[in-house]
Amino acid sequence: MAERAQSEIRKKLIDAFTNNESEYLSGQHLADIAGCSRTAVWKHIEDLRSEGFEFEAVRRKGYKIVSIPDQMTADKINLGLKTAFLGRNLHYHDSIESTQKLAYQLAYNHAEEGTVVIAEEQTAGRGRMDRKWHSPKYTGIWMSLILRPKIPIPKAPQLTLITAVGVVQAIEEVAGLLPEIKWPNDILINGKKITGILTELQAEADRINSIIIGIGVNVNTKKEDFPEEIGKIASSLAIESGQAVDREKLIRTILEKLEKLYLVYLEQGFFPIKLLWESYAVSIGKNITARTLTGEIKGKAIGITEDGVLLIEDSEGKIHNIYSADIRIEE
Ligand code: BT5
Repeated sequence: MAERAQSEIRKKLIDAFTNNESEYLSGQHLADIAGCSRTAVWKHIEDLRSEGFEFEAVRRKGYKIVSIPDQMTADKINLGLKTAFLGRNLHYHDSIESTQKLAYQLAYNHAEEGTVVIAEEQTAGRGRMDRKWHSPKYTGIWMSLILRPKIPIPKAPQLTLITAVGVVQAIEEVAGLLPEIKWPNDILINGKKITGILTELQAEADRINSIIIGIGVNVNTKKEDFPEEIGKIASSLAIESGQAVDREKLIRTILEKLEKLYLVYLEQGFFPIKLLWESYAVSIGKNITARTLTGEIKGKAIGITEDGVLLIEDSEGKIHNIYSADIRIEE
């Protein structure tokens, strides 16, 4: 009941602001309209701010709305989606702990291949090895896809590379930017991270039940919205292109590109994807340091294998197979 009353107050406040876009509304006036105290008005405005609404506050005049968040809907995402199965079963959430977690549960409960989970915000978004993934509201694409390819378990990392190619192609088409892939799961523009991919498996003995692919894209994030630490290494499509990018269109394009690549992969194997991947790769031919769970390996990245494993040649000419690591490019 209390929650409902709160959401009614909120709706009245939003209506008051959007019906008087160019005017300042005083705290008292807003309190009268919404039927609450001025302190409650202030608190609601702070909540709305944290969700992406922007207000200008001027002493003695009150508040004026500057912009409302760019919210998606499942219907708008679906509008004109040209895939056969990817995204046909779409779960859209305003706020969720992690799309990866929900997709995992759905896959466990036999969700069909191609099921997609999308959220406007993740409160516990994660990267590899339980690192945090910053997923603020209305600014990015936070989504997880369920695939059920009949492939041997060691080939699963190939799905990360297939996904990276699909996302790069979609960013090129929709935002007109030219991203690069840093093995295995980062997409960079001007050396800064725009996208991270997280591939997780549900498998038993030697059989894959499902692969959950998590994709995080910083789309319309502003510079000041990144926490300091992440801001040093990350960027967004809007920062790099200088204009806002349509998230729904980008989601559709990612799903379309990815479905095409996935079907090519199932039919022809990894080789055609490998060629595409190498054409976008930033690290190949460069001196790199790979930090693995067991230590650091320095050398020249000479390519990837048929299974998507990174090959590094060290200063003594020895070739190392890298299955999982964080890469630093040295030149
Ligand atoms: C990744 O891990 O890059 C995989 C990220 C996958 C996120 C998606 S969003 C949808 C789905 N649901 C989830 O909960 N996750 C997936 P990793 O390579 O471990 O990189 C993580 C590191 O990237 C962090 O330790 C930070 O340094 C940095 N980071 C965190 N948030 C970032 C952001 N929004 N943009 C760029 N870098 C970020």
